[in-house]
Amino acid sequence: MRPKAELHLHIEGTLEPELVVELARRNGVELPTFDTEEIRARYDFADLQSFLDIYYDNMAVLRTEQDFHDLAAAYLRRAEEQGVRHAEIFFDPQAHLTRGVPLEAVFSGLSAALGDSPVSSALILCFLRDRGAEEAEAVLRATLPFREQFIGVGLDSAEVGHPPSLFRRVFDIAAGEGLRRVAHAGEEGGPDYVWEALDVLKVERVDHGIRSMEDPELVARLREERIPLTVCPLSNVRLRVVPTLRDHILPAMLDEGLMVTVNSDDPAYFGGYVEDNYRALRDELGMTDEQLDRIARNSFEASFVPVDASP
Ligand code: ES4
Ligand code: ZN
Repeated sequence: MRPKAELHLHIEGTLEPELVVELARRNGVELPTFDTEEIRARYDFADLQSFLDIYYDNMAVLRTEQDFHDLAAAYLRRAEEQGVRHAEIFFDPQAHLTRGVPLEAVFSGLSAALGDSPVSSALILCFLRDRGAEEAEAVLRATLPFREQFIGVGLDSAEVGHPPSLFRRVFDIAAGEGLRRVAHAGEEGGPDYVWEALDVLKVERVDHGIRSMEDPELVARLREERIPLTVCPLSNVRLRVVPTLRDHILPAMLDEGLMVTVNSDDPAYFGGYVEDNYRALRDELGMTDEQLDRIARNSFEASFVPVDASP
């Protein structure tokens, strides 16, 4: 299996139904059903928002430091099996703070699991864009005591109606703290959101970014500056951003000379981890080993943390 880095992975999106049920029982949290098959049967999404509703609901089971540890430890075991040598992992502190979970529990649990795994890894703190810029700034300030436990900031959750430019100030503060910067843009939002992420937030990678292909000037900019795009093919199909994998624009992005990587986004919800994404691109889209090798090499080049990529 080819060694790869995973650069677009929400740790809360690795919460498998089996762990939802186990943590609900452990924490005395009520669920609409304790049947994992019934939970999975609800994972038929019409769009990003219909996924996010269930994603935030399921997080109710995450309460203690041990829960965050077990979540991340389970992901890192899966990642190792999938040939991941290095993972830059998103987490959503606001989603936990608003449920009364202290930041200490989130950071201590995640950091302990990351430190115990043979897979190299780092954390990227994501702001929930639909909760606004003011709250994002408050969250960043509240997390600065934990500054050594994360390497960067990102922007996720419901994209359309929440453009990157609203978050200029919080990204400026993050840059001043030496934090790396990424943002989800061009998943459901148009190329204008990608322009704003680059020009206003000064992001160093674009998460998704597939709709950049609608704007030739933007494609030229991304190519010339070698801005990495963290594409998530199975996610795009399950959230109906593309009709089927066969329709995915990823091969055209590679042909344009873009710095494309392949990632799993929320693997517990979208039907596969990162190697499953690579395999689907080969089996369903007919991508060649040469193309997939290029993508895997890109993933190391696009990492913020240097890692040994040798097999
Ligand atoms: C996400 Cl697929 C996706 N898009 C935006 N925000 C997210 N948070 C978790 N998964
Ligand atoms: Zn994402």
